[in-house]
Amino acid sequence: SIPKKQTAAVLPKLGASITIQKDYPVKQPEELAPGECLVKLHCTGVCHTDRHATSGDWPIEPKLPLVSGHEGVGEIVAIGNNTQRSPVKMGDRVGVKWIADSCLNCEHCRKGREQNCDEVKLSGFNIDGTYANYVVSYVTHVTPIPEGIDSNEAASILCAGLTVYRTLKHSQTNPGDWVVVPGAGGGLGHLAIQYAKYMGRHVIAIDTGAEKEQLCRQLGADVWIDFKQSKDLVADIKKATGGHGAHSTIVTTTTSSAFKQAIEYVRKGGTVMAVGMPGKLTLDASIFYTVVKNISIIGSYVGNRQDAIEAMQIAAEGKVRVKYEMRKLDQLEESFKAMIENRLPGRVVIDMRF
Ligand code: 8ID
Ligand code: ZN
Repeated sequence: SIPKKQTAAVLPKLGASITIQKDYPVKQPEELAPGECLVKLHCTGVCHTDRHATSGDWPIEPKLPLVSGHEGVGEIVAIGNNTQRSPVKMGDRVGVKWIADSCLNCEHCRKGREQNCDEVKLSGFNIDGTYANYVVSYVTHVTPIPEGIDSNEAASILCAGLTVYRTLKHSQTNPGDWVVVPGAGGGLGHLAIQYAKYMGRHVIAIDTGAEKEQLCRQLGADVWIDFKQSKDLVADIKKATGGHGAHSTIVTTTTSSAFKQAIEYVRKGGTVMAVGMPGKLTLDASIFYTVVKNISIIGSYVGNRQDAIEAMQIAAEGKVRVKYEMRKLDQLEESFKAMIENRLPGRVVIDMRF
């Protein structure tokens, strides 16, 4: 039976601290609309996006009060009456990603850019997300979780993994090419190293500190650069790539300096893939060199349902491993703090089985 109340991490208003509420309502099975499903969560990953969204850093505002969170894994315990052609059924283990729902019929959805749909529902932003025991999601968009990967590990594939996987697919690189990963020791970055290696790319990992260095090297980075210690990062990258620069860079940092350097160290014809989402910073690029080097600057925002399935399958085969630390829901704020202070290698995953 489904309880009427649950524990949830609730943001009452923008910039306020998050409070753990034990009496947050659970939408009951008979209240679900067609197409909606209720997911009982096992766990959920902590993405830097949740920190941007709840701190008021972004130019767009979330619903309030808000339960944030968008890397949830759990099982379907109810499906709305009169749901047609559901690809999932009761009891299925599924993932809840940032894109919770989209119309599937507009030009963007038809072109496979569900994230650009005007009717998009975002888990933990314009609808409640996964820092709770239960979440309402959508049968067409939840990601089936294959056997062979446990829920704790699958969680971070749903945003961090999916995003960097999709970004690499759009990076216009080939096996053997050099890909730079600024932010390589973080949630997205440590997965970007592995998906890139899986795709046969050479990887230059950039981040800071001994712990992240060890992690990046262990995950297969060919070259490591500590951005706080390097005297000339652009020169270091050029040297590592035979003087030509990198073919692409997957910028997952929340700082603008990493974007500016990217324009300088990609080789002619290279791509700068913008992934990090600081809300107020601007991308300061040399127009002249962008033009004469034929550089493409490409924004890359999460991914569609197929990207999610592919990224998850690669992880389920053990080709990509999530480095995570399990924590409790009341450690959420502390985890955000560690993140903005750059002292969190890999991911934190919150245990929701209580
Ligand atoms: O769809 C998208 N584009 C998408 C999806 C998910 C997340 C974008 N994001 C965004 C988040 O909102 C956030 O802005 O990507 C960014 C990174 O998310 P994350 O991986 O969850 O954050 P993190 O674990 O804190 O990793 C950031 C890393 O960057 C390093 C930090 O040390 C940290 O390890 N870093 C920073 I900040 N500045 C750096 C620099 N100049 C740097 N590394 C290298 N050079
Ligand atoms: Zn995310």
